Amino acid sequence: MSIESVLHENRVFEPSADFVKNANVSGMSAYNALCKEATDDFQGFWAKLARELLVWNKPFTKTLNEDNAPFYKWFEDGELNVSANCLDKHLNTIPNKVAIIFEADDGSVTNVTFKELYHRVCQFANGLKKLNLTVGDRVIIYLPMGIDAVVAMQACARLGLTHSVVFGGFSAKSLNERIIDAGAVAVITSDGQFRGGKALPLKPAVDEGIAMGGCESIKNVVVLKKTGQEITWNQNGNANNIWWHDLIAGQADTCEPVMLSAEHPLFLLYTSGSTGKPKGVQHSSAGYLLHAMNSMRWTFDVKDNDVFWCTADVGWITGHTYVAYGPLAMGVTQVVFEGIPTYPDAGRFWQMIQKHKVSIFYTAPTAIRSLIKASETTASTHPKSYDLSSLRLLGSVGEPINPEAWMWYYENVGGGHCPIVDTFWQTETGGHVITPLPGATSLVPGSCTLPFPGIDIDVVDETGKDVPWGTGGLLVIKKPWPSMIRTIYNDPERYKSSYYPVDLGGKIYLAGDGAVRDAKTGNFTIMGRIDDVLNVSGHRLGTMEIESALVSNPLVAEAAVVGKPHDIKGESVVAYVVLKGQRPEGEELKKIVAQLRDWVGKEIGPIAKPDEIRFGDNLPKTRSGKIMRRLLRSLAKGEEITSDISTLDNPAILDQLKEVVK
Ligand code: 6R9
Repeated sequence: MSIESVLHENRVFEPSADFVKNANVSGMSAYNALCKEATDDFQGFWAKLARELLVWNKPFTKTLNEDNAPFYKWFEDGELNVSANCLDKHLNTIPNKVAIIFEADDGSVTNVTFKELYHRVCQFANGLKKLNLTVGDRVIIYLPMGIDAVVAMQACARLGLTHSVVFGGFSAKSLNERIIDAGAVAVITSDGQFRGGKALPLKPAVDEGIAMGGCESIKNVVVLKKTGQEITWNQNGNANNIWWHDLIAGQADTCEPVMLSAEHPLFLLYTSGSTGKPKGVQHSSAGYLLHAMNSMRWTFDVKDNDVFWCTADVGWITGHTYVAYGPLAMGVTQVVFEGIPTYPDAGRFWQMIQKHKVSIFYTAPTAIRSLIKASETTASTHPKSYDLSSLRLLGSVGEPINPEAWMWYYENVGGGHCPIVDTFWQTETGGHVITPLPGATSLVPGSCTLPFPGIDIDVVDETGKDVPWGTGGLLVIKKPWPSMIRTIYNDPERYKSSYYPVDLGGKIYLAGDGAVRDAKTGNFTIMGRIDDVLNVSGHRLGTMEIESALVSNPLVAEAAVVGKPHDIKGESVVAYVVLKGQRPEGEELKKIVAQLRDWVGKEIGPIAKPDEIRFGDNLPKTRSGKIMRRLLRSLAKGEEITSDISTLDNPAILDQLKEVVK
């Protein structure tokens, strides 16, 4: 789907009268009133919400501190504990309500009530205390999706340990880099994980990652017994290895939460940027949780009897805000899923919605597109083969959703009556920043519509000046907001230059996406990243990251990576490689392609493996030596190069690079 056709979308879907009537934000007048409130008294707007939604141990008196902008502080003299806000708060009101319906890869289901979850978190937190951890210590969590991952995150929050979850699909090398950058003192992992009916190892990557060196800070590795696979023990430097079950044995099931400053770093989450090194996005406690809760309330319209299901893994920001924190803090029942959408077949999501009577379903466009394809070939996996009548609201996140996929989702999953909230946000924003509110906003397929109330988001040109509606430009946020990134861990300068660049005046947040507002409605359409970040199946990958992985292979002299539109994954990865030796041919070529793909898989993780690798004696460069990525992108798409290539140093190279390895 091209931007062109998104822009010419003229279908509009209004919320039903019934939905409007019962919505937490009811009608456009209510939406406009909230926006006006935020404009009239910006700090007052957020302060009121923070008092209403959060339980404070010590109330804050100062809402926003801008003294050291762009290092903003929110509610800084207040004290609270995030885990107490997610669990303890419910003990007197809804102790026996189901907090998590966990469905494992094999289909077995475990329910945990708020009270049970509280006890599990407390017991694990007491176990962690034995490891001599101090408030602010960084702890890596490298666990499969499941109740235990949520328990580990909540236990860290309870003790004031700053967690950094590393997605289970990342490699030993990625783990090693994150451990070093975060200076982590412990890793919480499992022997293995189940995915699509297979037991895959996890602990070996931790051993390998630590063995790569530089991880002397790690004192303990806690291992959850999950698959029962054989693992090696105490093979990772000086770190002490201990089973999770031994750590908690005999521990009390209550544990006083540690009261922390509102600004205490709740977590670091590493994400890709435009340079080779992933950045540790640091989030706060109070401001972060506030927006997690408020967006659950306004975007997802959660009510006491909802069953909420966000399909994201806790390894990503979506799994932080809308699995580990938001739903618990709001006291809503949620589904947590360990498996994959295509196992045992592509009807898994629909079958689970039917079984658990899910009312709010939140997933990624890439999943929807792959399930559309599957249901076309196998009728039994089509959503229409299931009873999805429990659904009342659908959500989308991670990448632009093309209007065709939107319509299919709307009609076939939502039965033509569930609003779709296309939520635009980022690891850095902590929660939704542009999104429909389902009982207010008119929906337009392919548009994430309007700003979340209080988020001052807009489109500007390269100098930071507003562009008129209808004109494309850079997406920016002009005022700070409570759930915003606080800094890049270990690299405050990079935080400033990446997000508050001087070109734009140094005072507005640069999101890194291009966007345009509809000339009439002001609805936003996201036009994709403006930097060298790819979005593959909703996962952020830096082209430079993949390039540095490739050139670290002894065979490779030079590499350039670009994205190519892909009808299911959104984008696919195309790598152009110059080998140190001869340009390979025939079987040799296939062998090297496989070798390099595996190499990238090991360096970063399987999600970063190039879909295509092409070889040249050189790369197309300007006379000043800059790689012409624009040309590489055109070549990847199979386009004829018609543009001016007079600045190109070595035009003959283009023919070599057209060759696709089958
Ligand atoms: C939450 C999350 C952020 C990047 C972001 C943008 C893209 C996310 C989107 C969307 C269009 C949406 N993105 N949601 N683009 N419409 N609804 O995905 O965070 O992994 O940090 O990715 O994803 O390009 O800048 P993260």
